[in-house]
Amino acid sequence: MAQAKIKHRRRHKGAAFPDHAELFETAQRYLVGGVNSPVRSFRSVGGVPVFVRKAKGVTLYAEDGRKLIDYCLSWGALILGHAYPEVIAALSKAIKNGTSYGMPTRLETELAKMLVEAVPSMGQVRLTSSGTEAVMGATRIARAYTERNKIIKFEGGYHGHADHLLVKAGSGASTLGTPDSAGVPSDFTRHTLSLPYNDLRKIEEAFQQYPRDIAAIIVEPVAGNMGVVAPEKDFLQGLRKLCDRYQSLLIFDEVMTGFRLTYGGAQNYFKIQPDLTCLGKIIGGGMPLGAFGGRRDVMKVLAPLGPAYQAGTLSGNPVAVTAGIATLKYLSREGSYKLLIARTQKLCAGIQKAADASGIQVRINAAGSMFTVFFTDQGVTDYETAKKQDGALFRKFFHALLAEGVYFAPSPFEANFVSFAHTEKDIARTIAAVQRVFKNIRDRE
Ligand code: KE4
Repeated sequence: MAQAKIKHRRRHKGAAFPDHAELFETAQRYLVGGVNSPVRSFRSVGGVPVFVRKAKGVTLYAEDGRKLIDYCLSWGALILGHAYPEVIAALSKAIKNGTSYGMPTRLETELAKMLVEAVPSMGQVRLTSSGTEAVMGATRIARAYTERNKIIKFEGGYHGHADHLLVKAGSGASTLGTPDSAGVPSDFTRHTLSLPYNDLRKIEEAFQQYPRDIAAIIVEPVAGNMGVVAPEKDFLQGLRKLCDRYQSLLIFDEVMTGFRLTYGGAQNYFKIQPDLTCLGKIIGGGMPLGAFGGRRDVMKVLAPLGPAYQAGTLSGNPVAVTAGIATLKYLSREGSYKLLIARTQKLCAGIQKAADASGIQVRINAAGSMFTVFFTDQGVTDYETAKKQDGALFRKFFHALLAEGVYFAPSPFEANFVSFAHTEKDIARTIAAVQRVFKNIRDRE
């Protein structure tokens, strides 16, 4: 280790480039696990997390002097790339007016109007400070509106860290969920069913078992938290029909897919109308912002109009809302995101070709500008098949790519993202790096 440090220091002679291991050691003294969100800790890939000093466009400037092409983009939030000039300019202006008032502002109305116009199923919205809060609000009002308790989610689906959604599947398909985290009493998850994604039959069985108890289904219209898994044909339509038949609500968790596949929700892309939608990430333009919204008759159970309480000191924060408005203004000009999707397809085709040329088995799932490289020789259509991927090979791939200056999401069960800032040159450089990585992996086998 000492040698590496000396070499490292020599390479960056005199530059103030600290060593990440030291930064991580210090961080772990004060922050649990050295991070403020577990997935950043590199637990799934091993090694020391990258500490970033600043970022611009697609480039991350790491504290140790490295420059990296970023495909994690703050877990999908930065669809315009880092420090997009229009967003920074709007923020620099807004911050001079103060940072929070805890009072209504025209800005919040402006963003809410943009969301309602972009996502037709959202008749009204409530802004929050995170995706988790948006999901908490949506599931609470679904229970209040239907006066039912049960919620169906999907194995491998992640909807933030609210107690009742931290659930692993019960032993049988339709037994109720058991907590997937310490500190969550089993009482809090006993109304949550966790069922296989893309399996309409299992959902139908659950409705037959609980015909009048299911308040809602919450689903990622394209799953992104088991890696990217697209809905099979008629899956979303099937969920819509079942909810209509049993008077339950359909909630699309679009925290990741919202404004990712196209302007508005994935619902605009799939032409399926949910009753409630949760948003986050992109709509905040990199600032803490979430939102939930939907049918006006459902939303009116929400305080202060109705009996379902929800609140937040910084909800609809004017600075965060400013970043969101600037981001959505850019995206509304882009409309169908044709170029972004073409770049993503080119990248995925290049990665697949490189893997095939090296005889390495990968399956790439992509939807719009989000994608995951699964190290497996079979299709990935749900959490069970996602778990069959070769995690050790993913770890090798991740670190070798990092050494080539390319930063993918540090987990095999996450999505990677292409931004409007990724140029043809970035894509070509990334494909070339992947070719070298796959070749080295094969040569070392
Ligand atoms: P936040 O509370 O992290 O803003 O949003 C929770 C959430 C809700 N729904 C979906 C579909 C999500 O993907 C998320 C958050 N995604 C993770 C990564 N896949 C955020 C990264 C993290 O936890 O640090």
